[in-house]
Amino acid sequence: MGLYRKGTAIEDISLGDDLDRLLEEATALLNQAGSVQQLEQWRVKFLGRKSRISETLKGLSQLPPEQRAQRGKRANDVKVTLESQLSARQQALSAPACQPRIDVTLPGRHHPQGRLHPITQTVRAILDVFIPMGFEIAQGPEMEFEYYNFDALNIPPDHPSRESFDTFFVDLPSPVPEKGRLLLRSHTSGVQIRVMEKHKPPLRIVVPGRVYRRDAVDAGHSFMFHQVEGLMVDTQTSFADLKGVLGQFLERLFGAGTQARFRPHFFPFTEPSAEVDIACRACRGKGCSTCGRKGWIEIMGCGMVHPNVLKAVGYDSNKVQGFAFGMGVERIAMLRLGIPDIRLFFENDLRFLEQF
Ligand code: 2NM
Repeated sequence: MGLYRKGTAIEDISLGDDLDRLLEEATALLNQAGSVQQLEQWRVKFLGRKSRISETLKGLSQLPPEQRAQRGKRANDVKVTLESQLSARQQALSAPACQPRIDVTLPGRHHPQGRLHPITQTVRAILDVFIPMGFEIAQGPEMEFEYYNFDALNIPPDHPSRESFDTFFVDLPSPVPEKGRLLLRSHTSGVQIRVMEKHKPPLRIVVPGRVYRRDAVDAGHSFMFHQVEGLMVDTQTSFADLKGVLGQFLERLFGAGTQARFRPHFFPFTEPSAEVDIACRACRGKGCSTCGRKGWIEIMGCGMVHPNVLKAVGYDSNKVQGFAFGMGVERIAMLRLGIPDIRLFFENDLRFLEQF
């Protein structure tokens, strides 16, 4: 121990732990500081020019050299500690009060994956067969004129399907009276007419969409359902082409080796016309409840486009022929997916939808 000059308290050195106490006191007060102003007061008191730590550092030069280094290092350490504590506290206080703390150990939030509705999936599966054969997708309005839904399709004025008992007529004055009243289309065939009016053959289109019929709702009927219809027109198109295309389609959709039969039928817009059945897969043609004991399931309608239809769109029915077909999407989805009731498609019950 030597002589100490004025300005350096003897306790500063002899007790040795004055800086420990300073650190302790400063830390305690810092933790109590709850505002930016209080932090600033704290900074002036403990780190300002007249703070104890500053005075201590200033007084170092007056210490005997053998104490100066140790004392200086300790004082500096305390100062650095106080500064870093202050800056941590400043950051904590400047963060918005409502900012949530993130607990990275919590389990992540579950985001269930969405999927396409089974009807959309089925429409796409159907279109996916025709696209590689060169068919293009066409779509048109769900609210249609009587002309496109009936007249141009060779459906006579007194045909029962035109009755308001079977068709939803729209309660608005027709914007084009020559094209008849407005209605909700009962098939998508009006789109085929619209496309033929605008485009010359050769033509290959598939037309998916919603259609509306005034049917009583039960396990097999809905007042709105989906169709895919198709049309091919060219100079040499025959019933053999129709059979080839639909035979391919049924094998792709229901599996290789699926048996099909063309059964004569009548439609006003095709001649000749046929309905297409596939052998019931549940009983392989023996007869069961799925096929109503017949062994065959009706799957679609088709035929060669009627000359009156070709004439209505301005084609020369002596130069071009065409085939057309149509199917109900719900019916096909029910068969492929084993769904017993058409109403399930429209209830949007996730317990049903999540199965597909
Ligand atoms: C079917 C069955 C048979 C058909 C006919 C036409 C058109 F516009 F070319 F005349 N489009 N769709 C057609 C033919 C639809 O659905 C059961």
